[in-house]
Amino acid sequence: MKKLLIVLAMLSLFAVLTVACGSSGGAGSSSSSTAVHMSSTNFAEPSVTISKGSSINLINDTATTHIIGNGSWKNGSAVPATEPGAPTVSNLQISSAGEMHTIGPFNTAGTYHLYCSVHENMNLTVIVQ
Ligand SMILES: [Cu+2]
Repeated sequence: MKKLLIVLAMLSLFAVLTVACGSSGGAGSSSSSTAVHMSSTNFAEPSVTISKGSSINLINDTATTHIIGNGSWKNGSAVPATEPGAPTVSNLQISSAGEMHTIGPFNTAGTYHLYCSVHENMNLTVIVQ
């Protein structure tokens, strides 16, 4: 009986740790998220289309530091922007290979822009419909 209790205690501790180390973005199980990969200098795709209420999951494919925010590169300059309806992303640093961050949910239909302030022309358009 005592052994069983110890096993149960360990199992529940494991469950707590698993939840704590899980999604850093806090996306609930009910909302979906779309993966957007990042190479060493750019997003793997220039734009992504998602449905209202869902999120994007930024995944760093290399050990390069990216610093993500709302806005875009225009004519060689990084231009931060505030976009009503978009989740606020401010200096989100993603440095390790395999590191992942959830941005969202995007609850308002529209076209939004994210950029990386480190890499020129590293722009992502998020179309929410
Ligand atoms: Cu970058």
